[in-house]
Amino acid sequence: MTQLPESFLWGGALAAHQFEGGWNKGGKGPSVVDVLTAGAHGVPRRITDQVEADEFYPNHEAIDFYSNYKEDIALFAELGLKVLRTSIGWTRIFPKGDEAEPNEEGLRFYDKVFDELLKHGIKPVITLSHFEIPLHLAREYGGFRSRKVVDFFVRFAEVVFERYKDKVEYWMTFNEINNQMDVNNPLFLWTNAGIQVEEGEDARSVMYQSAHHQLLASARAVAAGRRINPDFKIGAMVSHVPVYPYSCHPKDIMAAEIANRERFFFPDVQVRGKYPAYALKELAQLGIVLPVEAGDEADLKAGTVDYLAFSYYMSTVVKHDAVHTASDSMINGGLKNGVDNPYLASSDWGWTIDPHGLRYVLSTLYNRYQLPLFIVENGFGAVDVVEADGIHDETRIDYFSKHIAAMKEAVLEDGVDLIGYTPWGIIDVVSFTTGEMKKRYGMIYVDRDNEGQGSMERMKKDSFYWYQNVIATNGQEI
Ligand code: BGP
Repeated sequence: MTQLPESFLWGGALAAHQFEGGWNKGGKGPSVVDVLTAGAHGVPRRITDQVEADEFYPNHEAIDFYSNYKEDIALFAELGLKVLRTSIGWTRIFPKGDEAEPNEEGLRFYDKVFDELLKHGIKPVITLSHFEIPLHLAREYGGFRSRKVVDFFVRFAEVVFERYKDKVEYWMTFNEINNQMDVNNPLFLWTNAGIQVEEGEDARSVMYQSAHHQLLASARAVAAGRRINPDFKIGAMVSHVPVYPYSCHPKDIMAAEIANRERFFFPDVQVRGKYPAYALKELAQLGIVLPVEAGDEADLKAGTVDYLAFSYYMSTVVKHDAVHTASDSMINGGLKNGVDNPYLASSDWGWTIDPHGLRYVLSTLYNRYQLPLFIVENGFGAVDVVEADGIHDETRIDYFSKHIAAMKEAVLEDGVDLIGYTPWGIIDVVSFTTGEMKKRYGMIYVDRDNEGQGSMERMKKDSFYWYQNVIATNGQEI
């Protein structure tokens, strides 16, 4: 093979809560992500008590795809997308999460969106929950601390699998389910699992116990999807931030191995259907008992995924004897015992730019799991400048070009089975980690700022025309 296969799925990626807007329209209820404030530059968002008033957090309406979906989809079609990865807002379908019957108006919204996409020859690729757990389930049940939430999630999955069984083929259960391994970051525990750690509780223990329920929910949803349509392809979705050893010191090598397997814990279970040995050892050493009930192990086994989807933005470095600081977090591109990589530049938000790392990641994941892979997020968050003659985002084009080159090497030289590539935020959206609009990823600009001001007009950036040609040439011209 000297070229990517004709079936390669070029696309774009989005998430309901970051672009739809209409957070309280059509009967939608609030989700855990609707009660986040804006952060400051490089500072994570905070969890609030309720959906904040507009003057405090002005971007709940995001880019109002809810009203503009036809125009936006026409732009995606002009770009040439073969697939659009997005999520179904769980609280559009079950506003509180524990209702007996779904909200028909919410279901109709996605019928319209999927029909419009399909009309343009764009297939929807759907994440069931992209940080969109109903707020009610978090507040009243403690999110995935509760076993009842497993049933609510599976019910939600069954309803949408049944409704869209002829419109959607590729599904994912939870977005970046493994972010919560970063237990010191309350944002991730909240958005991944709807949990908040109380004073006196051990965060790691809370995370692992709730993770058992969430993994069970994912596995049971996969099994339900297979019953509803055996042709479905249902994947796990993880954030993969590879961790490099700082040096060839054997302790740095082992520190990197340990840091990497933290990222692999969730997919290890979702792909293999059982807990990995290193996790069982850790749980035993920490005295953590998982809430496993009869039948759970068989369910984990029966619900292994068909493919592994992942996001790739950056890499990090670990040094076994570096000093841990309280601000170390994946969100800042760092980690416990992390150090800077002298070979890599970073974005304005401190995320390293590492195209070669993508080849390494593809190779690592494929050799670990032997499953088809799907790059469902990759991109460059930057401030864009609107000039009289357009938006010249060369840095973004350079970022994508080099990442696609690395991706092609993985497929064509390393033999990785790759389904497709959907760069993040194909149109500018609200940043997940900071709530800003000015951290832009899109190839389509949206006139909207951090304060919620702007005409909402859409404008094509230079990267739009560049990516259009990439897709048209099936990745030969990058
Ligand atoms: C991933 C999330 C996305 C997205 C992306 C970029 O972790 O799955 O939702 O937002 O990161 O992050 P940010 O928007 O914070 O720059």
